[in-house]
Amino acid sequence: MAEDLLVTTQGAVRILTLNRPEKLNALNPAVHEALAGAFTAIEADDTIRAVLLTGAGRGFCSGADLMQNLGGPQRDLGAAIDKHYNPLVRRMRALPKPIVAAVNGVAAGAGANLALAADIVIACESANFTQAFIRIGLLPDAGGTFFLPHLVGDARARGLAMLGETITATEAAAMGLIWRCLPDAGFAEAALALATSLAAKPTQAIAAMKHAFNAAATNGLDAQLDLERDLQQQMGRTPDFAEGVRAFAEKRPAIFTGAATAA
Ligand code: T3D
Repeated sequence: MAEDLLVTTQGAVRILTLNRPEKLNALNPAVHEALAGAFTAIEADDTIRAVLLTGAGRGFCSGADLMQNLGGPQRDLGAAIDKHYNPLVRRMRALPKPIVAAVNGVAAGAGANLALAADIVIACESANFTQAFIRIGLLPDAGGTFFLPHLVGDARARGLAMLGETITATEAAAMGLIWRCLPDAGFAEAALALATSLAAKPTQAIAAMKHAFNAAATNGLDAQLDLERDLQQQMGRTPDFAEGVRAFAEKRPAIFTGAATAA
């Protein structure tokens, strides 16, 4: 159902709100289809320069809808991951625009890792994170075994995954799992302000950063230095670089358009 994902726009920010609050926004095929459609639209729309992903109600996302596994024939989890989770994480990482995950409540299982697939993750003080997979006999998916050790190191990654303990947003921020933990009061407004500020930045530079950070996961230093050179060469030709330097010289705030080439 389209209502399982609310899609709204504020300026240049596309806001995606997971909207199954009674199930803490558990992910089912309908939500995945809606997310896929939303990202297709975002990819095609140059006026959208940042994405804000959040949840309705008291949860951010409780991961896969476990009720799909009750009764009926045994589901092929690999097929579900191939069809929905992996394409979603891949396109979030590849999207040449910043994605903010605003974790407004519990983020469990694939719901936690969906947040970690974003570029900047903030959470309100009352939110928490759990790699709940172990409690039902699974391993972290949706990129969890990749994101966790990169973000918090191998020791903590294994602890989080194998013990499945719930950690508070404050702990998540302290261990580097997320960017920041913010007060509950005004959280939605703060999240929108953050996404809006990202939408006003040089979008091509953010796209290049995403490309470079993605490549750094497999590149050695030499390859990464070459990639930085090539990307910086491209950035040097963007109108936003020219504007940034002009604004610096004129001692005024820069006004970035995010365009790849001059109009
Ligand atoms: O299957 C595939 O497609 C493969 C992919 C797998 C990826 C995964 O994500 S596996 C991991 C799935 N998620 C979990 O195991 C987490 C399950 N949920 C929980 O452990 C707890 O609900 C929470 C820790 C998230 C929150 O606990 P609490 O006490 O705050 O809330 P609650 O009472 O447990 O949940 C509220 C309602 O949401 C409740 O429904 P009810 O009883 O009021 O009708 C509960 O059943 C429902 N709910 C919560 N999580 C899920 C869910 N319903 C379906 N699926 C869920 N994941």
